[in-house]
Amino acid sequence: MKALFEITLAVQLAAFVPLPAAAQPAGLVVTDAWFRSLPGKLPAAGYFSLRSNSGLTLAVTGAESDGCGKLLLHKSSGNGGMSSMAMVDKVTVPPGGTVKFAPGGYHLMCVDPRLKTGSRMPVTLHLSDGSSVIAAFQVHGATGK
Ligand SMILES: [Cu+2]
Repeated sequence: MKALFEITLAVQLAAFVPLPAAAQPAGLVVTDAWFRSLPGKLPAAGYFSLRSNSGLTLAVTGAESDGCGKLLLHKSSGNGGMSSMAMVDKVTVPPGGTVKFAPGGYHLMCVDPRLKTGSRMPVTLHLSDGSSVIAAFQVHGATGK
């Protein structure tokens, strides 16, 4: 009886031990990833689509890139001439769903950009399950081309 209890406990504990990030398949797939690079030292916005390959709800909890200094999760809101943006802690993607980071909504804010138009810049997205996804973002100019 005691042994059975110990086995049960071990199984329960194992459920809480996170797997190494490398052992996990990517739960989210990034497509159409690009930065809008602006002149001078203006921050650049990063846009992409995020598709879930997972049966679980996953969220993007952070991002980093060598080309950006700080890379923040932002959301624009408002319409007409009054637009503002705010930090978000995470962006949730439902199982099998797609979330778009697009002008007027969610975006990555590349605070201190070192981006060259016409090149590609790798970005790492950190996910809520402890894994991460790396995607190459195409760097476009101010017009998005
Ligand atoms: Cu922003």
